[in-house]
Amino acid sequence: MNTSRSEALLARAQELVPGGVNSPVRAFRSVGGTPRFMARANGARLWDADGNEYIDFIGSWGPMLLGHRHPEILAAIEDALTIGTSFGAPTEREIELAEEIRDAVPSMEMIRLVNSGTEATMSALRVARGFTGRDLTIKFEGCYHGHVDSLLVKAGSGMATLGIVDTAGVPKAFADTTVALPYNSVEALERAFAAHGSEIAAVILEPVVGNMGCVLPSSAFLEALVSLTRKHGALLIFDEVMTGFRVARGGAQAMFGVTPDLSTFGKIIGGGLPIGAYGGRKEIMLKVAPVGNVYQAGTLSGNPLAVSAGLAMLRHIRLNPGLYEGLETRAAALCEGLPAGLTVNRVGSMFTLFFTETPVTDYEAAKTSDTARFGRFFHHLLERGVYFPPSQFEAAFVSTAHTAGDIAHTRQAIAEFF
Ligand code: KE4
Repeated sequence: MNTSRSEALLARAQELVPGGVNSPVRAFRSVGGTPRFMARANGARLWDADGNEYIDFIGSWGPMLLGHRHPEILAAIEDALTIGTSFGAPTEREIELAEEIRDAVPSMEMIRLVNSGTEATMSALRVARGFTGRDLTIKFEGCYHGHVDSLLVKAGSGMATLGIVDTAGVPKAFADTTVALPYNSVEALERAFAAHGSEIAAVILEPVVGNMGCVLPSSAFLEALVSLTRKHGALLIFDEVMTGFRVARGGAQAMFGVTPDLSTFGKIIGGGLPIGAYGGRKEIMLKVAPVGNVYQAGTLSGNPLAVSAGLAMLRHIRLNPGLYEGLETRAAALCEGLPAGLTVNRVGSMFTLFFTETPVTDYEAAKTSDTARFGRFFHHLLERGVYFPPSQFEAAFVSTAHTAGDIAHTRQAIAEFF
């Protein structure tokens, strides 16, 4: 496969941009080889700078539920351009997007739009601390909630990919406000609350993890999260940046029947443009400025372009609820009956093929995966025009644009590796 243009672009980019990329996980550091500089996308396809074509199972790390350049989303963006790109003032369509989110996720009684998932989780935590008057946060090893200082403790995604346990640059005082526990460990959660219950502002988790690879919560874990936060007056925060509108229209909270106090969103709700949102119980959200005394702001929050793309996405989902059955069918066709030696975790259209035979229910189990073999598998697929996430510790995604033929081609490529 000719990658000379990507190689030249990487060399040029590295002069100016750390690692030549604007987000670490794109750098192929854990799988080796040359990251592909993409030139264009459409539907389930990507084309790189050398003209190589790929079936895309990253989907921009989640936003592309409908595939790239969906006509309804393009039309919405083109329409938005006719009125302007950013006013720095409120607009009706921001209300409409908030209404669409609340209609799908009733726990979101009040909502604030921001520009990324990181902003959403950072802000939700600040509100939780402001509402409770407490400082401590519980998170779970392998979960990633964006590059928020206090949450980059034993985090997943790019940190897991690069083997960075704790990032430099975060003051110990910040890191000390976070307790990182094993995911799915009821016992560890009970011990943490027994020791610190009255100091804990919030427990934040990915209700279905994508950032250590795909990992599901046990029902006992979910029950303990609800009962212990309620008992000790801490807030339960579902980080649904990845799962929101992915695993179900109402997110993981709808799937599990759990009502968190606050939730965060991103990715899909922007239809591929930069966005985030946080929200939840009205009494909590009324703490947010200008009404309350928890400050949070953003120049481009609620900007017409991202909001218009997000509105088109969420309206499409609302008007086509059957799309989730289609995603389930496609993703099941891809993930069922794969060769022995893999642990396949999947929820709807998000999944991970772990190169381990250990059941993967937490980060320690995920780390038993043979990442070197995953790297060879990744490149085997890439050579056959199939683009999986360049990390064992990420989730892959099926979109409504993936065809049965795409799935068949991908299964054939997988089979040829084993
Ligand atoms: P952003 O700030 O990247 O928009 O969102 C941060 C975030 C928060 N919460 C969850 C559950 C997330 O998955 C993310 C971001 N996800 C990663 C992919 N695993 C983004 C990819 C990247 O960092 O380049």
